[in-house]
Amino acid sequence: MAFDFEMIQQVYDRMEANVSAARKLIGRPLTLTEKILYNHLWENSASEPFKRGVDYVDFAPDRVACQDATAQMALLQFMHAGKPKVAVPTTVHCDHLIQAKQGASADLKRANETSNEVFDFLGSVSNKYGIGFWNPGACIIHQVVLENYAFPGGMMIGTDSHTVNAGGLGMIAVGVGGADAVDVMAGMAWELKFPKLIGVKLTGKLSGWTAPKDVILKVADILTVKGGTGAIIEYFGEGAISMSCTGKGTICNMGAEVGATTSTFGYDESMDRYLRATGRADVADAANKVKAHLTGDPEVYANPEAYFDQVIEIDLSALEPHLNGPFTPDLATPISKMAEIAKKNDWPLQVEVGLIGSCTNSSYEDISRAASLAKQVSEKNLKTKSKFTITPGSEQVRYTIERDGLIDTFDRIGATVFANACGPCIGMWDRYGDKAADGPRNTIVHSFNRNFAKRADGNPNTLAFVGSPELVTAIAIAGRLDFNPLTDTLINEDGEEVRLDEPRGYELPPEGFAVEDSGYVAPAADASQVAVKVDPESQRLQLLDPFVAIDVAKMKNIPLLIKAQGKCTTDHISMAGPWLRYRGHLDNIANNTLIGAVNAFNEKTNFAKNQLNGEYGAVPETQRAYKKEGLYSIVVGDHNYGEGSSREHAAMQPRHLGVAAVLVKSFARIHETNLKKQGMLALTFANEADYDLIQEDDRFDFIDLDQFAPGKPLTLVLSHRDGSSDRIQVNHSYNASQISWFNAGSALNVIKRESAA
Ligand code: MIC
Ligand code: SF4
Repeated sequence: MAFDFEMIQQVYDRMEANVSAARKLIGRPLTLTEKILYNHLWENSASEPFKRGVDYVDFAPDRVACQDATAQMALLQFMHAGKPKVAVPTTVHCDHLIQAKQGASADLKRANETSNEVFDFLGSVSNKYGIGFWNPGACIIHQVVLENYAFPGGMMIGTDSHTVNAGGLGMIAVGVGGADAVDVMAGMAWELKFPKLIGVKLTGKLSGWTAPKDVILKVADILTVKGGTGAIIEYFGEGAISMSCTGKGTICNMGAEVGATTSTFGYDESMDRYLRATGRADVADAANKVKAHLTGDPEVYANPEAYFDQVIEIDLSALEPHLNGPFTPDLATPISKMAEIAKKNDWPLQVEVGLIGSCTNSSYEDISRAASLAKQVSEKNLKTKSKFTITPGSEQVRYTIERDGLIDTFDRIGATVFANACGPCIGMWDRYGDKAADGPRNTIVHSFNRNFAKRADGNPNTLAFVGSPELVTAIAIAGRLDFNPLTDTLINEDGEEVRLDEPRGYELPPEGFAVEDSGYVAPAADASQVAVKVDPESQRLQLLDPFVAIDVAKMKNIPLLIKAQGKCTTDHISMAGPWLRYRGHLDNIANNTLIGAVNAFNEKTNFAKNQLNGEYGAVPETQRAYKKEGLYSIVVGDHNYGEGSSREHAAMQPRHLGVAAVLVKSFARIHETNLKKQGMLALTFANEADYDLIQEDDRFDFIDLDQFAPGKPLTLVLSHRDGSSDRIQVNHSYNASQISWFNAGSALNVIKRESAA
């Protein structure tokens, strides 16, 4: 039986009435996305259709998922909300804090020693507040959510940007900052701007070397890293139906890389099969009864242009395998063009390591297809040229592939199996010891989702390319980036020319899934005796002090902290890797604030001018100097500022250090919300070219912040060092309740006030 089946049944029970009411209200057939959204309204019914991309709407998600690195801050905040128990089913998964080095068991042992304080804290808070807990090494959050909790037509939020993975099972699953999760755990509504809708019509059928991963690599090519911002992507068409449920998960997972709010697919037989294979026949039976409401109306898919804001069509039969990268997930190269393009860009052709697995690509199908290639190594007397690693997404997958001999197959090509955790996907890969910062220029290929600089191994000179697990395996065998398995041959140990046969695998394990110890711990039925411990001397955990509201009167003459140039992702604002250890200690982690951002005035990182003494220093230290003088400051940025992760540390750290405002050309959605939640000003240039007016020694006056109101731009005066000044207009997207967060110091301060009342 599935977890929380009653809750799922309730969602289905109200579907018929809510979908019909929405169809009537909007006056036309509905997309799947609209059906799910209108079935999860906080107020239960709407009096007018919501305007896409305009109206803020309150939703009631069915569940919440948190991973260890973000759960610490989320739960530290939840502890302030004054609630005895979480209001909706919630889970915590320990996956980000396990460093990959020697292999699963040694790595896990080390993680349990170095991070036991954090795991104990998360275990005890989960126990106390009725939260399901998944032990370190049990899983990567999104894989276990797909295997156990996701259900067609459901809505969930999670404190990780790849929560969207659950769209593979027909959910609306959205990545959020911890403060959003706290709202829902505390029994309040979750607010989202009603999204725009992008329809992706998949025609044809995948075959041979092409995999679901190539669909999203192609979508990333078309939409770029910001093309999905503010939108939900809905996939449909014969190509969608013919694909496995886990393949759909991969596509939705990497929707985060185009900035989409989430992605989803209509319910079909692949989902029915997956639910049954993962022990949830009850959910499949219940879903089948409301099947028509779990996919878009036929009129919509027949004439998508009339219902979606944008429509993309991809013919799967003509799609080629791709590799995307380096340094950005939207730089797509079809494999047949790689030789030419790599040469032109001088990318190192020798591939050092191929890495498969992660939350994005570790289904049984992925692993069995990759294993079918690994098997050919001995059959064809080849030698694998690159190193090779596997990070399974869950103990259930790991146990099953071991039982079925697939791990042995990989062992024979010298593979290392890492723990069921994030590991190399998030810089938790001890590849160079303490020498990562100036590691050699080299190429790796992986089946993960992100490939920003330093993301995998901390080495800025590693060029990482993203591809399907099968392509990664073939390339690792060949050891060359420009190897095209569709056309090229390899020379084996006998000097013969051989070709790799197309990958083959199983959608689901023919003998079913199995697991001995899934790693799940249910919360105590009676938590009254459970105590949550935080050592005041701890370097890893720190109880939070509520933020004090920004004093509008002091928003005059405030200095520029840094003007960031180009890409400034959450990895640049609050780096992961070695810093993950401080995710529960705000003051310690604040020492990495913006250290990866490129200073527009000198093109260096972590080198900013302190306006008080004219000296250059590290960004966090410069900011601490301003704070000491009681001065707020401002950060200026480029396009899609805060792209990437959901980590709210990227907002809480600057806030803790006294940055009051972030002014950019455009924001990534989650980061903008995170700034608002923490009581800061998230502003955009009304005129993008004004970015160029900002000078290194500028001081900023907020002229009309005392009249902060929805829809009303603000005015800033920039005073330059030479005595001249500029007056500019800046926009914001705060509604009235978000302005109340600013006035209260944070959204949490508002919840606290309301729970006390
Ligand atoms: C990521 O993939 O970047 C992460 C690490 O999973 C993050 C969460 C985090 O920063 O803890 C995410 O995607 O939200
Ligand atoms: Fe972990 Fe990587 Fe997945 Fe993020 S994307 S949850 S770091 S495996």
